Order: sequence, then C-alpha cells, then structure tokens
Amino acid sequence: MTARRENHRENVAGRANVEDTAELHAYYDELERLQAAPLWTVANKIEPWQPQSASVPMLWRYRDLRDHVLRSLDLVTPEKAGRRVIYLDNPGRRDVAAAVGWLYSGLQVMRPGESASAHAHSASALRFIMEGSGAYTVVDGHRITLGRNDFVLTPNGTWHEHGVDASGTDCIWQDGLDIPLVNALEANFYAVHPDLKQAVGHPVDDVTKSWGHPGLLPDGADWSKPYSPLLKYEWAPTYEALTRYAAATDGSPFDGVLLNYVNPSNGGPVMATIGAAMQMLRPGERTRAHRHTGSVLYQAAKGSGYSIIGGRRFDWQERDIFCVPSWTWHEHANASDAEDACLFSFNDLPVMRALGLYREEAFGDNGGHQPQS
Ligand code: GTQ
Repeated sequence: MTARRENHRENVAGRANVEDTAELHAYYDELERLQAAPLWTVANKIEPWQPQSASVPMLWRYRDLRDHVLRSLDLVTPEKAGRRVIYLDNPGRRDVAAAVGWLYSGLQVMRPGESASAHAHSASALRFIMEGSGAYTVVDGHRITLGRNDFVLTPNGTWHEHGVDASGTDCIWQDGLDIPLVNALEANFYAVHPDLKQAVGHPVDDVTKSWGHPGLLPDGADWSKPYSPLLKYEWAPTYEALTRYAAATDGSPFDGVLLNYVNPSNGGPVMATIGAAMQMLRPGERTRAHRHTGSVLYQAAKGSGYSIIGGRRFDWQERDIFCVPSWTWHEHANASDAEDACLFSFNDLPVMRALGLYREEAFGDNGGHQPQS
C-alpha cells in the first residue's frame, strides 16, 4: 500500500489498528474532498498514552548569551524594537516562539535613561532581574524599583512599562510570559497606551509597603483581581525565608526546600496562568527524580549545580536558564558541599491544576535516580 497517508497503527486491544487497503484509501480520498478524515488513522497519535512534549530539554548558558544580549544595545533602540529582547527559542517549539511548552521567555536589556512604551496585553508576564541597577517598572500606575533577583509581575490586562533610571547601569532581566498559551487559546489582545507613558498614581513601591509583610494584611484588605496585589517579591526576604524554612524542614525529596511565590490575599498562585517558586538546594543536596504535567523554566539565582532532565545532564551556573518539558523526569543537584544553591522557576501549573490536568509521578520507589543517556 502507499505510504502517502499517515496511519498510526498499534497492535494493542482498544487501540486503532486498521490495515491499509486500496478500498479504504479510495474512501479516505472521498472524505478528504469533504474536509473530513477517519479518526482511526490518527487516533493513536492524537491520543498518546501519556503526554508527548514537543519541547526539547535545554540549557541556555548566560556566559554564551550575555555578550550577544549586550550587543543589541548598539543595534536597536527600544523605540524601534518596542522591547529589546533576545528570546529563548526551544528547537521543538520554534513555531510558537516558546522556551518550553506554552511558555515564552527572553532576556531584555536596557541602558540607563531608556524606557519602553507602556502597553497592555492578555498574556501575563513576569520579570526576574539578572544584573544592573536602577531598573524599574510601572504597573497600572504603581512604580516599582527592581534589584538583583527581584521577581515582578505584570499580569494579564495591566498597563506596564519598563525602564532604567539615568543614574543606573545597563540592566538585564529575564521576561517570562504565557504568550504561546494565550495564542493557542486564540485570546490574545494587545494595546499601546494612548500616552505611551502612565501617570504614577501611588508612592514608589507601595505594593510591597502595603502587601509585603509576612502574616500581616492591611486592615480591610479587599482584593478580588485574579492576580497577586504584591506585584514585586524582593530577593532579600525571599532568601531569608528559604534559610529559615530550611532550618525547620527536611524539604521535598524532589525539590529540596521550595517556597512558592503566592498571592498574599488568598495564598493562591501569583497569576491565574503562571506560578513561580524559589527553591534552595542545600550543600551537597541531590534530589530524587519525579515528573509531572506542566512546563517549568528555571534560572539559577545563586550557586551552581546540575539537573538531569529526560536522562541528560545539564550543568548550570548562576544566571543559566534551563527547562523541564511536561511529563519529563527531572532531578536537581547542588555542586557545592559548602554553599547552598537557589533556583528561581516559573511554570504553567496553575493552568494544569485549574483544568484538572495536573498529574505527578515519582521515579521508582527506592529513591533511585534516572539513567543518564
Ligand atoms: O514587556 O510585556 O519579552 O509583551 C515579550 C513580549 C516582554 C513585555 C517580552 C512582551 C514583553
């Protein structure tokens, strides 16, 4: 029979396994003319036994990318580019510009005195500050100062603009957005602010001054928007919280000591579609492997180590970014016996959970590690 049609047969009871015959092919031709097709030729492909990620496990080394990112300072202006960003292009996801799964990520660079025009979109966004001083963002009129390892939100629908104070230095931060997801859902709107700039309507950093106190909420706090009012999570209190938690817990066998960034008004994820975490791998720690649905993008915020992802070992240093595709075995190790290592990560787990699609599995049951290829 001709091989011109795909026919994904499996010799398993309950799965599609229809032979190719001339009569069937003639029938398929008739269906094709009606923009229709027989399910049984594709059923085994479109209903795999388990998630089949098209994303490739990847590590982007900062020492390889940094000079190229800085070069864009001389090559394009924020005015012409809109935003000066070099994005992470997963070889399995080029068609949707994703770094992994349905998540986009890029490295944005700005000079002192520069700013990008204010805009809003249906995609939710976050930044994780990598280097430089004087960076700020304005989110719905709240001006927010940004320092190293700070994590900031620009949720779905909010006006936002980024810049670097004239007194600052060249700044680089990681952007993370759910652009591929929102495009897959065919729900993405984009707007440029009519004035290109927002009026700042609140004291600088009022978001952290109001919402950023552990265990304390403003009296009468009334927040019903579907994202965290805190907007910025600073590095110093985050690291202190990890250190204190590490003294009180054995941690997770899969993640070490992990704290999720949450919405302080309800304990939920920071945004409806994107969750984020900071985890500490204690000196000498090596975790067990597990896998779960949902995609995760990591940035090494402190220290160095390696992760084994889908059987491949990726050695990371501070500022390197790597991804774990959905349903892929992964485990992490701190390379140092003296210092802790910290991994920032963001993910689409709120989507998986909200849609009832979250699943998780431990590798083996004897504390084993996945084989490396
Ligand atoms: O600043 O919201 O890296 O809209 C890509 C698209 C950043 C942003 C990116 C965006 C943004």
